[in-house]
Amino acid sequence: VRLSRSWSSIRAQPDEERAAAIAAVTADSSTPTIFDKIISKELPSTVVYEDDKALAFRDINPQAPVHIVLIPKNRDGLTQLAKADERHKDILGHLLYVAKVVADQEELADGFRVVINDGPNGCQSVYHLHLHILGGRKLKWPPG
Ligand code: TR5
Repeated sequence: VRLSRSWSSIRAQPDEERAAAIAAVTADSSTPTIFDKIISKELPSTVVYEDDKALAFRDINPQAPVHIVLIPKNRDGLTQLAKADERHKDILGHLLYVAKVVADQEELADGFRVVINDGPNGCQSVYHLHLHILGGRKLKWPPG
């Protein structure tokens, strides 16, 4: 495993950033993530949308009144958006369309935000590609 950041710089960060930095150090496409257990239903989650390719569930630590995590069921190398290649174009398009379907379902007619955190600088903490769908309040811009 290549350590891209020193442990002393990781220790100095706030909790969420520290978790993201630690996750990045151990991330690779063969390591299962917590989302595998959510897909297999080994871990309970509040599913709001499911089809053969995608699963959406409520975030355990919501950052807005509506905060949903949307994932591909088959990670297929998509630990993060930065790893996408040509073969992922269909699933990426599908996920973006499902984000819109979920926003409709959640009655986010006044607007919402779709976020993909990528890598340590994006504060990604789970290395299975996922979209955050956030809404139900006026969101600030720019994000921190
Ligand atoms: O930080 P990134 O962008 O990687 O987003 C990962 C998201 O997964 C965070 O918003 C977490 O709050 C969310 N998360 C983590 C767990 C979890 C979850 N959402 C629903 N259920 C969860 N379980 C059961 N366990 C988690 N570790």
